[in-house]
Amino acid sequence: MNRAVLFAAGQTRVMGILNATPDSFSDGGLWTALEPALRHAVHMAESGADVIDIGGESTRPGAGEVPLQEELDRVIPLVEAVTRETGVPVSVDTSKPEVMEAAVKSGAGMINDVFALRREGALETAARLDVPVCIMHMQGRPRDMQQEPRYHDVVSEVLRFLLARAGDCEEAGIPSGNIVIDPGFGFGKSHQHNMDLFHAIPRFCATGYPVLIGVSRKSLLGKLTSRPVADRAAASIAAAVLAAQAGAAMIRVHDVAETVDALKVARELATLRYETEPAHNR
Ligand code: 7PM
Repeated sequence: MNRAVLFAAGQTRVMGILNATPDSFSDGGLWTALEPALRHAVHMAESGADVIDIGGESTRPGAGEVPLQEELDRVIPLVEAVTRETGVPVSVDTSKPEVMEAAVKSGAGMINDVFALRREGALETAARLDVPVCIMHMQGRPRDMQQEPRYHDVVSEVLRFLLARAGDCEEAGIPSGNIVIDPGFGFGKSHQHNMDLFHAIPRFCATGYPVLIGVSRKSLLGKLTSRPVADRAAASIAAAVLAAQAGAAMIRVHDVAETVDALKVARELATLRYETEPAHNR
């Protein structure tokens, strides 16, 4: 996959979430077996997903790490099958260089790393694999990140981290056009931190790097609606539309069909559309 495929035409892209984890917080292991996971991927593809993000390492707050072989066993057959059966570009949600390598060999066209390629060997591996990478901000580690998130100025600190990390990526040989940045909603952030970051999406877009936003079904929306995870689809879709209007290049979602429709309608009906083009499209 290249930048033209991913970010052409200035349209906000939709990344569908496919969990290959037995303990993921909203699907509860529904899609752990290959067959149902593949059916779900085909459904997302038919619903208009631009990318399908496959992850086998739960990043749930408090979660432990998954052993390498287990992650490979969960993810690689699915990457292969989804690539073959849907033709939709696959992104692999992993922090392990071995999984990145095996996934790209099996057809994945993008790397989505919540650790922003800080694992030993990840940066070099991603550069060598020559696919787009999403680098995400996280304070702390999944095990304890939600215990007491602290910032002086969350927006500046997250921006500074992502720009520094993007610089490291470029230095390692990843072309700037292959770098996507993500503020990491819910990853070591209080409700107010998440709110401040969402309101600051245009500042992330102003960096010129494409911005990926992942708020689907997250606690930010639970707090705003007082609804449990299973009942946050409408809230997620509203947030997706706003993130797109703020300039996000890609939205990571559970509810692909609904989000694709909502973005289409918002794009056609928005009064002020494209008076200011998203930075990633200039
Ligand atoms: C429990 C809590 C399970 C949170 C799963 C999650 C992002 C991501 C995730 C994101 C990027 C979820 C998250 N979130 N990758 N992976 N950005 N780039 O809601 O916001 O899926 S895992």
